[in-house]
Amino acid sequence: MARHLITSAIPYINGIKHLGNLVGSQLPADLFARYQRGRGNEVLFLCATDEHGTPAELAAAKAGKPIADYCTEMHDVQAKIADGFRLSFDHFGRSSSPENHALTQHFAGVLADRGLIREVVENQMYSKADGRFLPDRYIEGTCPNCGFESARGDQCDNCTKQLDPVDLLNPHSTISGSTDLEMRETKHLYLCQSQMKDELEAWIDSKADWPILTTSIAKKWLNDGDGLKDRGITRDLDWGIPVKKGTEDWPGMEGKVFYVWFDAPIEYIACAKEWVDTGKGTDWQRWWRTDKGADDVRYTQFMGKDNVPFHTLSFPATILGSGEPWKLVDYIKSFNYLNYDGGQFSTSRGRGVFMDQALEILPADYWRWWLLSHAPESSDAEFTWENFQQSVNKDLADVLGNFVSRVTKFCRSKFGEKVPSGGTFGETEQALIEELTTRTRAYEAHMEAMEVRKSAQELRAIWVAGNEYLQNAAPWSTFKEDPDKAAAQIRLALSLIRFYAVLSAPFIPDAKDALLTAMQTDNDAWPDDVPAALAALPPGHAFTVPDVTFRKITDAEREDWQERFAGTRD
Ligand code: B3M
Ligand code: ZN
Repeated sequence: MARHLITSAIPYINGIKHLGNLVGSQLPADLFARYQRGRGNEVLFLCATDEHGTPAELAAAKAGKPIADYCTEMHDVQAKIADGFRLSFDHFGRSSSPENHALTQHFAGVLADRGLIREVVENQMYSKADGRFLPDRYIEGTCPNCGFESARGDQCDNCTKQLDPVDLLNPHSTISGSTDLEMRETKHLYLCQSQMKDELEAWIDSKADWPILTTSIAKKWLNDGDGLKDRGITRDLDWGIPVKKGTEDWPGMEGKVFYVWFDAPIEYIACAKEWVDTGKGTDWQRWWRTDKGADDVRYTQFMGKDNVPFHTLSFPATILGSGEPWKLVDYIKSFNYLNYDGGQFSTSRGRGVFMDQALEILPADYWRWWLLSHAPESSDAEFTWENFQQSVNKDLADVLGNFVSRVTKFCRSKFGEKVPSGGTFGETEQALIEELTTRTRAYEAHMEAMEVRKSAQELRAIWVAGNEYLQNAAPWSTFKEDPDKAAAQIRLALSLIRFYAVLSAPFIPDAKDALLTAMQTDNDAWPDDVPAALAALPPGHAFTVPDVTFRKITDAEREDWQERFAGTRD
């Protein structure tokens, strides 16, 4: 039995994610986790909320809530929605957990002991009225380039010029509005990643099987000069993990916290500890420490392309730099962007369909199928309502749903609600079984390789093969001349429903449950032996005709949704 550690990029706490976020990390990670579990492998699938940083502070302030309360609430909201999408995390943790505090401080301590952290004094904008240093986004003023009056300290939203807070004319604090700002000295910790360039480069070069999207981004950052600059890992903020050297205070760093991108990936590890501390698991080190049994673990990470530099360079720098036997990632599956109806999905502008809204319209399986079968793998992809409607109606309703409905209803009317006996399989049946064997092996190969679109295509072809068989065998005609032959055909078709449920489970888990319930079986064993799997329901086995497995999306609905989601969310 293989062991798979699987993590999805951990979503920021501020707000509900859109479908583009979902398809770029959590959903394909879930697909892979479900597939590996289905194959009988041992899986630990982890995700969490990313709770620190300025965006979290800003969102809490906007919601008028203390930040800790805001994060607790939003964690629950995100957990519920993840559940709604059937994301099968073994634990959905929080980067603000005590476990992550301790582990992040531990890593900083070890890195410092190994000479990989240096202290840097820099100048930063300080607001006397607010009694704090201001991150760039908390400072606004007039853009020196275009005259826009609400340009932010890091960028002008009007002319897109990248700015430094000192460039702004009439700068003021967005917290208090105060213009009483001055540059003050402040000390920060820098991680000396530049010292690790050769080691990181050799490690990335050893990953010949990684997707080009992943390695090309990593290489670009390594070689552009900019990417491996030493990186500030602390901030002057209240909310975050206090800077400590292990369990000890860090002289001169009082009141400072670690930078969100330093502690967020460490949460992948801390999350496993949370999984144990919450009573769900028993031994987290077995997954994370190569000296404690993790050397036979295969670790796969899922993320959008914008997160690749942090996972190919910064986080490995933390792990390698520690000199401790932590598990390094074995495979990074990254994704391009999903666009929305001629533009971009945007959280800040509320453009597109958000996870909660999607579930209000249709159940998870409909979305899972569309998103995964259109995953932005080799290039960016686009969501359009037409395409969504077409895909759902054709693949799910016409092909899979219709097969189930025709087979079960026909059987009920001619043989009753049990698997009929009599007859034997002929050439057509053997041909189908052979085709399904070949296709199942191809499907497995694509799933192993995390080729999401190809897997979906193969699965669809497997559904289509059953439909074509049914069309050709036409048991409703056969029945008139040779009821025994019709019985054999329907017996095969009924077993195919169970077979489809099991193979399709990673994509459409609710349908799997519904179909197995209808077939009155809890045998969800993977069809290692396809001919045997297609005889899994013996003559006399009772079943029920399920309700509509997948319904069609009407033109009226499509137009309604198109209009409803054309604007932006408040
Ligand atoms: N929260 C960014 C994102 O959600 C960031 C990922 C962290 S992964 C350790 O896209
Ligand atoms: Zn400007």
